[in-house]
Amino acid sequence: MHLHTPGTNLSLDRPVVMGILNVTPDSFADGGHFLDPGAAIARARTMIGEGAAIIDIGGESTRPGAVPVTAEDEMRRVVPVIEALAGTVEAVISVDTTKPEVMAAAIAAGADMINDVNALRAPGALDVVAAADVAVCLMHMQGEPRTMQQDPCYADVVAEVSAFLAERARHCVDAGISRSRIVVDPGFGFGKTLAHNLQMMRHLDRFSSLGLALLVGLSRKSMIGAVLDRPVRDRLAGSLALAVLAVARGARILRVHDVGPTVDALRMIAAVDAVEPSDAEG
Ligand code: YH5
Repeated sequence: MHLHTPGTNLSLDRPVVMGILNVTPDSFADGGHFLDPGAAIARARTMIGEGAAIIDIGGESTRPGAVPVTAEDEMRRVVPVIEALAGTVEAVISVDTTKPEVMAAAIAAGADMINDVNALRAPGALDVVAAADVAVCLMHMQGEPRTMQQDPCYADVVAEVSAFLAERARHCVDAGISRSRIVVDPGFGFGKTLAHNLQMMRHLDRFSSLGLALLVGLSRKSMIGAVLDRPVRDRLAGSLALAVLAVARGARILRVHDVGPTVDALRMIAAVDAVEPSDAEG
């Protein structure tokens, strides 16, 4: 399986890592409104050196309870970083946004992929992506970031999320986006209780069987905090356990903060997959 982007055809025969690059003021030590693109660019290069195949640049916080930002602010944050990286690095440049104006500006600046936690449901978003040659990640979210964790409710979370992703992918294909450009993601933590997240993890193979590239974002998330009772800084072991399990159940792209350790985990899996058969196996 390959992911088609303007820059490359990214092989997903082996799972790959997408490194998270936050360019929101709260992610910078000074907490100021003037972001130094230099620091973000350096962080991106470090993650690429550690083996990230994709860099996911986000200027809009989608955490539960986060305050909305304007399209102008978001563009001011992400465009300089995209311009600095596009064409100068091997990695695929992805932009985490739900706004069509930001998508258009990101594509013009050289982005290869749009990662939309709203699955292109904003008016105009589908058209912006269809008019370009970029890849797109369609993620499931119940409700909206501000309120989505108040009372998540499903009769069958795996069936409902899977049907949603199939329907959004169908819309994309109908708009002229080829299946080789489409990634799907069940959206861990986006309008889901701990039990919903664990059920999705247990039955992750149901999402891979949609036949589209499967991305998962599990890194440092609350489901790990809830099970292990660990603060965000102590969730690496939990994140790696879920990453390995996700790959075993068909995930092809892992969206993570800790690129180096995740790449090591994938290299270990690859070594086991590549060993020559034992005599008994024939
Ligand atoms: C995702 O899953 N997530 S932003 C809460 C945390 C840790 C991390 C401390 N964008 C996803 O990363 N895009 C985000 O607990 C995403 N899939 C895709 N495709 C939230 C995030 C996070 C939230």
